[in-house]
Amino acid sequence: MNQPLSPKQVAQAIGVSESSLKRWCDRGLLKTVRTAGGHRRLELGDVLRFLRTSGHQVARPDLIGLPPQAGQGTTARNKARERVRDALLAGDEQLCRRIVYDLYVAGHSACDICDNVLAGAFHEIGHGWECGKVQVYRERRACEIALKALYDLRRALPDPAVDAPLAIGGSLEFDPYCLPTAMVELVLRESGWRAMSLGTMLPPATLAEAVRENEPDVLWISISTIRSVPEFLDEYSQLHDLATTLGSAVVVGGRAITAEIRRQLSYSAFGDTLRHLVTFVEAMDRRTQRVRKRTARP
Ligand code: B12
Repeated sequence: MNQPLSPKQVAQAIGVSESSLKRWCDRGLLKTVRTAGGHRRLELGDVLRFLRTSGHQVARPDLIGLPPQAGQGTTARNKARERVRDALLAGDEQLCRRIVYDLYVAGHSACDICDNVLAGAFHEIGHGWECGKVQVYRERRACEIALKALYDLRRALPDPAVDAPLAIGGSLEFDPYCLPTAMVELVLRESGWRAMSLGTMLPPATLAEAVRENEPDVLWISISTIRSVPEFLDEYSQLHDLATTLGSAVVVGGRAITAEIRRQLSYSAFGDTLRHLVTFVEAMDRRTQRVRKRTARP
């Protein structure tokens, strides 16, 4: 959870007077909460939402816990993938985090940034490695940096409501790819879900236990690599059956799911991209709202 911000901190970060900022709060442009002592406080997610809609730039991002120089200009999205790729390969963490943050503040969704900018940059990095142009250490370092950029976005999102639907998931044993499952968590949180990635390389038995103990609305499984297809199909189908019996929807995706493997899987939804996942959970949300409305009718 992010520490609430004082009006003074936010005013200084944006580069306006505290009285202007308080006026915006009074007009309802910026949501505030009151402390027990009656002082105003602002949530980072609400401040970012205001910046994204009002077009204000951040003069001193560090004052509100953003990466240095974030939010100071619009990064053209079509150039962003190349810039992120280059920053990742150069190991320039500040630049990469800044580009990602700028895109978010400029109004791009975390989902769009993950699907089109970060994943795209990694596909190119993978291609570079395949051609012998990118050293392995650069690729690994790029993953470390990207995780930090994802964490920045996570911090920027408002905390999900306590009664929001719950999603848990991760990657299975022998699958060390950490970015996809971190991205799934992020975009589900962006959709207002209580999403919790359990990480990578999870033995199926422990994932099954997590489903039993948490009874999530959605279980996601991200598959970037498969050691043995028959073993995978067997383990996956047991997990799927358990989860659906307990009332969880199972959403699956990841680069290792070929058309042939996919044909043999049962799932509630499959996604080639995170956008597909978001579309699915939004449909689930609409359905829940409709059911609530119907049952609330006298
Ligand atoms: C980083 C990396 C690694 C790192 C990962 C480190 C880490 N901590 O994560 C490590 C070191 C583990 C690694 C190892 C290997 N790698 Co590698 N790796 C990559 C690289 C460059 C990036 C992977 C990544 O994170 N991409 C970013 C993610 C977000 O993109 P994505 O996977 O496409 O995910 C998107 C969708 O699939 C979808 N999605 C994903 N999960 C889910 C889940 C749900 C529910 C939904 C709805 C959607 C969804 O949404 C995502 C966003 O759009 C890729 C290149 C590439 N094309 O991605 C190669 C790549 C995957 N690796 C490759 C290879 C060959 C290997 C090794 C065999 C190399 C070796 N000789 O040791 C090993 C195998 C390891 C293993 N156990 O299988 C090849 C695979 C080729 C093939 N034919 O399959 C690739 C494609 C590189 C290449 N071009 O040759 N690798």
